[in-house]
Amino acid sequence: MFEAVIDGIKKYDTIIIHRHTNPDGDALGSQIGLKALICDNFPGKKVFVVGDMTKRYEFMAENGMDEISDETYKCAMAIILDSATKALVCDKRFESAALTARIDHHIYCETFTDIEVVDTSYESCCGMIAEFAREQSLKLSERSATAVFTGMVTDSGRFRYDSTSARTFALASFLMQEKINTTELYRNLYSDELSAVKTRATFLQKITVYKESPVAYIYNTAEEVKALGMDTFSVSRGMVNTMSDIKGIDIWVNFTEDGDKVLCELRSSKYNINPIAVKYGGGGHMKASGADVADREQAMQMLEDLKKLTEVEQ
Ligand SMILES: [Mn+2]
Repeated sequence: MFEAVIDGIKKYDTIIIHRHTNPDGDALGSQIGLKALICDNFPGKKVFVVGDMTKRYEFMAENGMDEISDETYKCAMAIILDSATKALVCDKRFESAALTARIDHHIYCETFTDIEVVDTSYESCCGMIAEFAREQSLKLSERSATAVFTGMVTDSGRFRYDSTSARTFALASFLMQEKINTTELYRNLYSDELSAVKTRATFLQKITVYKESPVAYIYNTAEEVKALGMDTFSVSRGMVNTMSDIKGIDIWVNFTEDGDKVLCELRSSKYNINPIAVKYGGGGHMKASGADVADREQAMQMLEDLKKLTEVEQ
């Protein structure tokens, strides 16, 4: 699967690793993990990681990202990870590299590198990096295994999502041969500031449910958002999943007033809610979508549509 990639790595002395902007655990884990793998197995190679950083995952990158000159790309191989499109890649200079390769697990959108290894059956790009290490019999280390394992955990929702397979666990098991401090890792990933925990509690208090329908929602007025001192994105996207694990709730929506519109974040554990989001001018995935509506009245209409959806598909 990775023959062309390993040939490139062997051929070039300088390797520059990219991934998507606003990196999540999988983007950073695959990037940092691949760097460690190459450094551990091909000593003497110059390996760089580039791109922006997100606060939440800063703990993964001890030394941060590398600053490199345009010149560096001239005789280098650039490897792009976890990115479905060119527009998403963190540093566009990869295009000037002598050889480019891409390893990704998203639904295929476009070809934009010389060597493309895209497989949507992997729960994470880190899963593919683990596969790469296993296939090529590369030596693991604590740092490579920890980084790659982190991305497998985050992109699989702690091994909960449908994408989690026997192979996911086989590869996780392969990585766990190294000493991975999972206690520290899960603390880093999932512990929050007390203020954030308290904020979440205020949202939990606002959940509305129906007697006759497995639909729940939270409605945040502009005044409430202002009083919390949070940005609308953190309220809207950040708080929708406070409703994700309630018995009897199969669909949940977080409405957040933002200027002259209401942001709607729709989620489901069971139903395809995407057509409803599309109906209101939004989009996304089958079980996670978003849309903007004009006002509270339209938001309530959307809820009625979602309730109907649960009646039809029962
Ligand atoms: Mn990913």
